[in-house]
Formats: sequence, structure tokens, C-alpha cells
Amino acid sequence: MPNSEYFINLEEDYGAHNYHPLDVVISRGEGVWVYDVDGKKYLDCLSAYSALNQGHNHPKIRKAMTDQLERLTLTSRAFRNDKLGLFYKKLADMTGYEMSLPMNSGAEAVETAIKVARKWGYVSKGIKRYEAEIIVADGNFHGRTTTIISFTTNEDYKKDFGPFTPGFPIVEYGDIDALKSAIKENTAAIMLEPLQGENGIILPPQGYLKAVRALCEENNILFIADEIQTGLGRTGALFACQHEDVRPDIMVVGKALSGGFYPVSAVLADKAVLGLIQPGEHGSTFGGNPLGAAVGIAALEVIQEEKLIDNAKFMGEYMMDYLEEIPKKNILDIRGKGLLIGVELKHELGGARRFAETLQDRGILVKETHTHILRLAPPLIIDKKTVDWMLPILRDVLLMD
Ligand code: IF1
Repeated sequence: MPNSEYFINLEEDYGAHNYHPLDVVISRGEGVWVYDVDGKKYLDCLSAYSALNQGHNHPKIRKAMTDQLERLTLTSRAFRNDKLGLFYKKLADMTGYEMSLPMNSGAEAVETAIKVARKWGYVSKGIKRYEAEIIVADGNFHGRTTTIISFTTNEDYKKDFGPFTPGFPIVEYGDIDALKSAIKENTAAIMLEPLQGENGIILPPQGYLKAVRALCEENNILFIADEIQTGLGRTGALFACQHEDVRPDIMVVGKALSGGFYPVSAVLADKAVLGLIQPGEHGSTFGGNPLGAAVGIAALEVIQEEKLIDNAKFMGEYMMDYLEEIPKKNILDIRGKGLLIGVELKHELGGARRFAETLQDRGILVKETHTHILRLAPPLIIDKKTVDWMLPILRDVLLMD
């Protein structure tokens, strides 16, 4: 049996080096656990950046997928299929949005939301053609396409990849006055993450999302929420915006929409917005395919049937209470919502990677983000017994020299 080193070398020799992964070679996953090629077991505390809210290889989603695999995988949207309508209905029933538009990756869904908001700006709001702007936030992460990186504020993500797409003014995240000043007649939308994941689990000030919602109302602007990472239960609510009782006009979901089986994303909105899209204006070969639709329905059912939202809330609070009691030897800050928790280490320690590697040795997989922050985000199916196993190990490692 080839060992880890063999697979690592293959990746290094033949793959583009667009990542710097931990050197753990995983070959099997079940629930909250993964196993490497040597059979060592780890708790997955990243959950593929929230795509695995339902855990690895969930039996119900797997069954939906294999059943569908045996019948029909792809029709293209040139023909209809007997799963897509059911997926639309499930999304509408569960989220309260009247319509949806399915895509594959998260970035594609964000691109879709941008196109829909621009069209709404021209057709409904009467913005002069090709002058529509979408305001975004400093520190945003919405994906990797050329348009999306046009408005990232992280140089690594955009340097050398221009020319860029215009039309995205950037304002300070969490500053409502900055947003107010950026609004112009040609503002079609504001696009935000309700909690910035990649930027280091950054929560906006209390009341910010509500104020954004009100500002959008006053100025006839669409509120687009990117809940690709925060949505579908992760923060202890179906959508993180719901913590402030906010309903965005356009909701973007992905990742856990398939429970990690297959890329499935979607843009959700009411008819007044999504109804503007006409045949031929947008599409995707695989978007809305029956395999993805079957997987999506099952993934959403698991969130409901297993009460993953309640569990995320309960376990998240339980973890947070414990973590806050750990002496602040290495810890600068702990913040988060539900099961999306960031532990920021003191910057003089020289980075969180060393802590991630020690946790790997101790059987817990986490990933550092922005050098100093450890992101704790286990699958939402995690039970108290497992959390009680994990917490003392985290404590030990967070107290190391
Ligand atoms: C990578 C980060 C997380 C997202 C939000 C859209 C997308 C993402 C809020 C795009 C994707 C992923 C992408 C992945 C790592 C991961 C990530 F660190 F890069 F930022 F989760 F925090 N909106 N996030 O978080 O979705 O096209 O990837 O399906 O790029 O390495 P995608």
C-alpha cells in the first residue's frame, strides 16, 4: 500500500500548487470522522469549509445519490427532468423564497446573483444601462472568478489576474455610515456575508444587518446575502441573517446544499427579482441536473430531520463557554456564532499553523486562516460526547509553549 508520502509527492509533482494543505492524506470519511491512508482517525473540524454540515458520507444523501445515479444523471436544461421541480419546491418550502436558480459552485451562484441584481437595476429600477453598481465590503470573500476577484481586498487573490470588472465600490465592513455615503442613484445592490468567514470569522456590530436592510428599503436597493458558508444551519440558524431577523432580497447558497457529495449551489429570491431572468440569458450545463437536485433535496431534509440547526446552536454555545474559560496564554480573541468559531492567537506567536499541526498529531483537523486564526467548524451532526473528547485536547494545545 503506498504511504502518505507517495500521494503527497504525486500532488506536488503533477498538480498546480494553488494550495498549501496540511500533510494528511485522507482516504475515508464517515460522519465527523476521517481516516488517513495509514488508518489514523481524525475529527474533521473544518467540514470542507462548511460543505459537510451533514457530516461525511451521510447515508441518506448517499442513498439519494446512488438511487439517482442508477436512473438519470444529466439531461441538460434543454429537457426537463423529474427531480428539478421537486428541488425548487423543497428550497421554496424551507427558505420562504418564491424561486430559485440552481448552479454548481458557489462562485457561479455569486456570479448569477450579480447578473440578476444588475438586470433588476436596469429593468426595474431604471438605472442607466451598464452603470449599475453593487456595493461590497472590505475583507469580503465571494469566490475566485475574474469578476469576483475584481472586488476582493486581498492582494493574493487578485494580483496578476487583471484586468478587472468595474462596478463594485468597496466599503468598510460593519460601518453603516460608510455604506450610506457609498449609495448613489446607480446602486443596484449591496452584497455582504452576514459574518465574514474567510476574513477570520468577523462578526459585524449588532444591528448592522438590520440597518443595511433598512437602508436598502429606503433607497430601493437589493440586499444580496452570500450565505454559501454561513447558511444552512452553520451558525445556529437556517441563515445567519435570521439572527437579526433580516430577510435579504437575494440569498446565495452552496456548499452544504449538497452535504459535500457534489457541487450544488443556488440563488434564491422572490418572483419580482428572479422572475426577470428570461430564457437564454443565463444557464449552465450541469446546473439543475437531476443528480444534483436529488442530492440537494436529501441534504436539506437531513438538516431538518436531524435538527442540525438546533444542534449547531447548542454545541456552538457549549464549545464557546468552554473555550472562553481557557487561560489567555496564547489566545487573543475567541469569536463566532453557532459552530463557526474563530480562535485568534496572539500575533507574536508567529502563526496558527504550528497549532494546527499539533492538533493534527492529536487527532483533530483544523485549518488556520489569515495566519493567526484557527477556524473550528465541525460537521453540525457532532454530538456532545465527541465535543467533550475534543475540548480538553483543544485546551491542551491552546496552552502549549
Ligand atoms: C477556496 C476561503 C472559506 C465562500 C463564500 C463564496 C464562496 C466561498 C462566503 C465560493 C468559498 C471556500 C473556497 C475555498 C476555501 C473556502 C473558504 F477560505 F477561501 F474563504 F470557506 F472560508 N462565498 N469558500 O466562503 O464558493 O466557488 O468555492 O464553491 O477558495 O480555497 P466555491
